Amino acid sequence: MDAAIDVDRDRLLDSLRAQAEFGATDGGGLHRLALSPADRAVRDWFVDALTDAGLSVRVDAFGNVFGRREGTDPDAAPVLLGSHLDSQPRGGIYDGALGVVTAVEFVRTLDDAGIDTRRPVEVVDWTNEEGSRFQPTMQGSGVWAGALDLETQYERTDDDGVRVVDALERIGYRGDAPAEQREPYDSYLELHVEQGPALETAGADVGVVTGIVGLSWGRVAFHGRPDHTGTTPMHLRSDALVAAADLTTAIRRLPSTLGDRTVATVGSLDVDPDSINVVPERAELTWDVRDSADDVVDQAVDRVEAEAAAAAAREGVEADVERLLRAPAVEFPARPVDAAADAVDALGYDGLRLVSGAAHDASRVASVCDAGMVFAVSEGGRSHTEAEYTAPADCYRAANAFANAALRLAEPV
Ligand code: HGY
Ligand code: MN
Ligand code: MN
Repeated sequence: MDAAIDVDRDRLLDSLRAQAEFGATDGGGLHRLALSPADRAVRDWFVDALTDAGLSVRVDAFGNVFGRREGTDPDAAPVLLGSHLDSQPRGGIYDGALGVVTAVEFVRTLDDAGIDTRRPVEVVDWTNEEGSRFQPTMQGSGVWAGALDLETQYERTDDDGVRVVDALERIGYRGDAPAEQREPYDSYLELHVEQGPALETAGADVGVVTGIVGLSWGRVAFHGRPDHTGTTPMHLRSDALVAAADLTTAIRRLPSTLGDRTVATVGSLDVDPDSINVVPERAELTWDVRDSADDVVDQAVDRVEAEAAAAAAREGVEADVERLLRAPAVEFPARPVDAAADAVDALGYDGLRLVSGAAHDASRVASVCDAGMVFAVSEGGRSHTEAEYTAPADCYRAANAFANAALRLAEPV
């Protein structure tokens, strides 16, 4: 490929700062839950950015927002670039957003350089990647890729009982375009912060992602008996929270008995009636289990369910188990991985190949076309916290690697 292209570092960082205004927290992070008013505001800002960049915009029935730059060959399958703009509760400003603003910056850089590509280029913001307000994670890309059923996902509700479809309507992003792959895509590339310590530990500039771990999400609700905490003898109790606590520590111990990359977490716990002097009637927890090997993930889920049954039996309560999501481990094909690696080399950066421990929309899109990812350094490996930080130089280097990899895939003419 001819000389490397060079993204406009200041314009990229300005865009990153601009998007961070929508849902900004006092702690320097983002509280921009999927389909919230803050998500609407940043979507409107994104649509304006796409329009200003001369892209044609469409919104699909699940709120995925696409911008399209035509290529010279109308019959060529497009290259799709992007990530997500929704955040975790009090999350960081880079998770997802860096990938979206970099995809727009790539298009702007092509225009500045007067570069046409044979393939059309599309830029996307996927709805609800985080899966925090509405489960599951990667919901918009999952519907678009055909892994999740649209109507079923419309009915998913948040803690206040608001349905996805109503939230989409309320923010005006239940679009007209079908929420499905409407044509064959050549490839997909996503820039994302690593959200882990590998790049920083290795002293690498940029990550060339070779795949994504498999994951399972689920929910266990324990049902006990509400009683007076002062008058109910201990041997007569059926305490739902004790069973949940048992299961939580069992899940924490699980990875030490499975793979060396296995991780297992109980991230949320809801207790009812949640009163200091009532023996808990209901205690509901979630599990998040991941490993690079799918058979280990499946083993872990079986163990979680067995431990839930044992904890319920010990405490004399009932357990309802719900499997929310099973996303298989993904290995990216050579073409996008090599495009990223060649770009890193051509720019003289120090690249590290690694598997992603975080889930990404790329794992859903990988089921319909060649997908790949480029990682930016996460300082201290921190993410899903306001403390998430990627230095400007690391944003710029990763964006440059991404842009040159994307150009390889889109084929300059
Ligand atoms: O859970 C994840 O790995 C992603 O950040 N939503
Ligand atoms: Mn993300
Ligand atoms: Mn995230």
